[in-house]
Formats: sequence, structure tokens, C-alpha cells
Amino acid sequence: MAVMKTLRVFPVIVLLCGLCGCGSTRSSDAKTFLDEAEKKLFDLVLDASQAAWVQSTYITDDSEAVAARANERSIAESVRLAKAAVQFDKAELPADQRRKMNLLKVGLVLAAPSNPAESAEVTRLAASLEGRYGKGKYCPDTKGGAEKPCMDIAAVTRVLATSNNPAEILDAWRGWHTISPPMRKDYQRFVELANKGARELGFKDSGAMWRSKYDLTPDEFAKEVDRLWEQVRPLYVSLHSYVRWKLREKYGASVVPEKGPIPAHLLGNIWAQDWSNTYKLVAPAAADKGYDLTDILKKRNTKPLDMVHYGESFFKSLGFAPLPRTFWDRSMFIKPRDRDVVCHASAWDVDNVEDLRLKMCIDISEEDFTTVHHELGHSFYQRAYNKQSFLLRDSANDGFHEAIGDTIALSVTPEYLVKIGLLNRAPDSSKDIGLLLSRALEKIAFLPFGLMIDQWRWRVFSGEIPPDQYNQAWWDLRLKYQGVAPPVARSEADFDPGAKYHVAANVPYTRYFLSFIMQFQFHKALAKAAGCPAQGADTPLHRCSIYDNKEAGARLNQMLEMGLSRPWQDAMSELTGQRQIDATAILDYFAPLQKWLDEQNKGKPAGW
Ligand code: X8Z
Ligand code: ZN
Repeated sequence: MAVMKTLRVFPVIVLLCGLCGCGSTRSSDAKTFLDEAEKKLFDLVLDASQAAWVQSTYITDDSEAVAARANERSIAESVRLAKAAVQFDKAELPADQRRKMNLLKVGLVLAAPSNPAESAEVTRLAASLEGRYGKGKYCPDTKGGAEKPCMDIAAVTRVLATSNNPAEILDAWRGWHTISPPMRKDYQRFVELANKGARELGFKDSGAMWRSKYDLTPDEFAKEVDRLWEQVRPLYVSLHSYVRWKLREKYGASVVPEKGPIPAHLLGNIWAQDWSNTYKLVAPAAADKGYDLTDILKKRNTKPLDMVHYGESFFKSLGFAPLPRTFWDRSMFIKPRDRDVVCHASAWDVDNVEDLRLKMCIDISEEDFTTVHHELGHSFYQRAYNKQSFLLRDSANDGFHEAIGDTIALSVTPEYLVKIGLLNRAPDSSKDIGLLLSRALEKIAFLPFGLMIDQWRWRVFSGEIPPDQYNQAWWDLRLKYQGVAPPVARSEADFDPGAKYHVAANVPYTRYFLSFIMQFQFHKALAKAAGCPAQGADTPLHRCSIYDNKEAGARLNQMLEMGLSRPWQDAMSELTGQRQIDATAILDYFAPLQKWLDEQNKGKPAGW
């Protein structure tokens, strides 16, 4: 799908040299080629994005077909352009031209094969898989009993987040996983065709194409990811052991094992990717965090639009200009009553200039308060780089795009909530462990999930996981990385990966793993710019908010404005002084919690 820049595909352009194989070595030819390309790309992406917006906010067979065709046009042209760029491979080009030529080759998330029938087929499959996810509902079989309403993702999410009844939770978990078996055949075909397209562009497979965008080789990148996981794994294992113990106390020894994996439905989230909703179950009385933002927002009768205004105000306080009028006119903040939409939150940059939009079915909760900040991070990034030339209007790497709004959300501290009038008094430092535990249930719990999705997909694309092992391999990886197990037996009649949006919608996922690590590097650097440590040695990072600090805002903006114009290592260095993604910042942030967890876990089993 050609939508928010992070999901964007580069469409294309008239080929100056066609595919005749004639090599040009002149930088002036290259410049003409790139200029023309960027001009045409602009229109094609606009077409595809407008169609995709209608598709996602009004799912019908027709909107799907229209969007698939627009996407096909843009992808087919992108592929031709990427191939045509080869003619400049031997030319000595200025660094910016060389960079753009390379971006044409690695910029696609989906490469369609050049065969027109296959190109149409793969884009139709992409649209239909996402549509199926968007329409997904679990309709309980009432077997002649009282009728129960069908549950969409919002209803399923609510049960997982709030119910204390294991049978009810299990029913919702099992029910949501019935939306995806019908996707299995299409997904398998999609993988075949996507690989064919990627191979035509010279990549080993689609996964290798995804890994080629990080200013490193695909293999180097895979190693980086492994290195980062090794850095954070011990903290995850400590959290896992602690939470398993607490859940065992709550649900009993017959439901939660002493040593083995945690049943995946008990962690407060349908994918067990964010454990925040278990906070009330696992926080010891002496370590509560002192307030509940969901309760506060609900008691104040906060509306979805107010949630977006809170987010925008934060960015304005840093010195960013308000969002344009069209953002408020064209966004979708509430789930419409009369039609199917893709509720999964996303931020759109429809014209790649200033037609910014948010698409979200906002619920009044702390989780969605954070998600609004996440999405607006995309929006302010998109606007910050809109002065770059077209091919460079994107984040330094896709993890950066995901990290900006989350970095801001790390500044949603108790002290900040007091400042904006949502809280009367900030809890004192005796509540620090509660605050950190709550953050860890969101940030540390996510890490192995953020990693395993593409470990699965990379192997699916490479063929290491064949179609008849899709589901088994999925659960093997969930066990290996997350230490969770399915609550009921699974088989190859199931297709559990398809019950996650990003698999159905073909959105790469390693970006979130990177983001969850980088956002702590960014937060630390911005806190320093804002002078937080100067507030005294007793102002730890989890109490530091950069709200209202123009110096921090300016530093952030410097990095955002760079867009994709330089290797991500340069952008990272601009803000943090570091040239590596590095987990030291996240580990430092949670160091007091690690110590506390070690004490709690004494004498208890670790690992699974
Ligand atoms: O998909 C998202 C955002 C949109 S880019 C809401 N996230 C991942 C997910 O929901 O699985 C944010 C955190 C991880
Ligand atoms: Zn995002």
C-alpha cells in the first residue's frame, strides 16, 4: 500500500535510456533522470495514496479494486525505474545522486514481477489481505442460546485488556484467530509473487530487499539486530519471570506453569506484545505508580478529538507549528458506525507535502493517549522533511519514523501531567518502581515480539519456512523469543500470523524493534538538551519531560529535517553523538527496575 511515507513505495517515470542496457556515465544525464523521476513520482504516489485512503476508510470490493490498480501502477513504474537506474551503476556521480539512485533500488516494500498479469495479481492480493484484516470479526457461535454480537478488533482488545475471566479471555483470543485461516492461501501466493518481483530487482528474496535499506548489507543488518537482542534479553527474561510468577498467583498453577512459557492470552493484549494491561495484576501494593491515566481521562469525559489536541500541544510546546487545517478536516479519529474501516492506527502523508492525516479508532485510554503521540510523531516528521527533494522525504531509516512519537510519549511523566492539569500532584519517588514497571510492561515486553515477526517473515520469504510449516514456525519463534505458548492446540489449519495487522498488510516490523531501542537514545539526548540532569541528581530519565523546551525541540527538528538525505548514522549522530543503535540507554533507564526485579525473582525460576 502506498500511504504513509514509511509504508510508501516509489512509483515511477519515463525511462530515459529504457532498459536497453546502454550505460551512461554522465552526471548530467543522471541528474535529468532523477529530476524527471521525482516529478512524475509525485503524481503517482498522490494517486495511489488517495486511493489507499479511501480503501482503508471505506472497505468495499470497489475501493479495494481501485486502490489495487493505483498501487499497481505506481509499483510497476517503480520497478522499471529501479531497473533503469542500473545504467548509472558505473558513472561517477556526486554523493547525493548516488544516494538517490540507490534509494530507487532499495525503496520498495513490495516489488511486483514485470509480467503484467502477475503484477496485477500481487497488488490485488495485497489489497485483499489488508481488507480482510480490516473487516475481521469474531462472531460467537451461540448454538441456539442468547445471541452475542460479533466482535471487531476493538471489542476483542477491550476483553483482553479488561477481563479477569480466563474463559472469556480465551474465547476472545480464539475468536480473533479465526479471521486469518482464510488468508493462508492468498498469503502463500503473495509470498511467491513478491519474491519473484524482488528477484527481478537483484535481491535474493523479499526479506533480503527489506534488509537492504539500512546503509548496511542485509547480512550485516541481520547481525546488528541479533546483537541488540542479546543486549536486552536479560532484562526481558527478568520481567518475564516476575510476571509469570504474579500471573500464576492470580490464575493458579493449572493455568500458568512454574517454569515454562506464559499462555499467550493472559498478557492483556491479543498478540502479547504490550503487557501494560497486566499492571494492576502484577504491581505489588508497595510499588503502585500512584495514578491511572485511563481513569483520569474517562472521569474528565475526554473526547477523541481532545486526545489529538493533547498530542499536538506537546509538539507545539517544542516550537513546532500547528498541524494544518486539512489535518483536522480530513483525518478519521472515530470508528464510523456504518462501514468497515482499517482501525489499525496510521499517519498519512497523502501528498508528501502537507496533506497530513491521522487514521485511528480512538479509544479513551492511556494506551491510545500514547498511540496518538506515536502517530503525531510521524506527522511532524513528515512535515519536517518536506523541503527535501522527493526521494529524500522519508525518515533516516524506518525505525526513526517509528521512534519519534514514542520519544515524545516518554516525556509524558507525572510531572508533565500535572503541568497540563490532568493530575493534581506528582507521586513522590516511592512510586518510581511502579512507574518503571508500568513502562517496562509496555517497552521491554514488546522487544522480542518486535523482533520475531520479521524473523518469521524473513524465513518465509527465503523459503526456510515452507508453507506447510507457517503456523508451527510462528509458534516456535514466539516460544524462542517471547517465552509464550498458545493457550489451545494449533495446527496448520490455522494461520495465526495473519491475525496481526502488519503481516496481513505487508508492513515490515523490525522497524519497531529498532524504534523501541532508539527512542531511549533520543530521549536521553533530548533530556540533556532540555537540561534535565541539571535539575539535580535525583531527576532520573523516567521523570524528565522535555515539554515546553524549545532547545530540545530545535535539536529534534534538526534531525527530522534531514529526512533521508544522509545515512541514518549521520542523523543519529546529529542528535545523540552516537553512530550506532545501542541498548545502553534503555538499559540505563530501567536499571533501578532491573535491580528490583532481581530481588523479587530471587529463588524463582528464570527462562522457559
Ligand atoms: O503499528 C503500530 C503503530 C502504527 S505505525 C500504531 N505500532 C506497532 C503495533 O501496533 O504492532 C506501534 C507499536 C508497534
Ligand atoms: Zn508508527
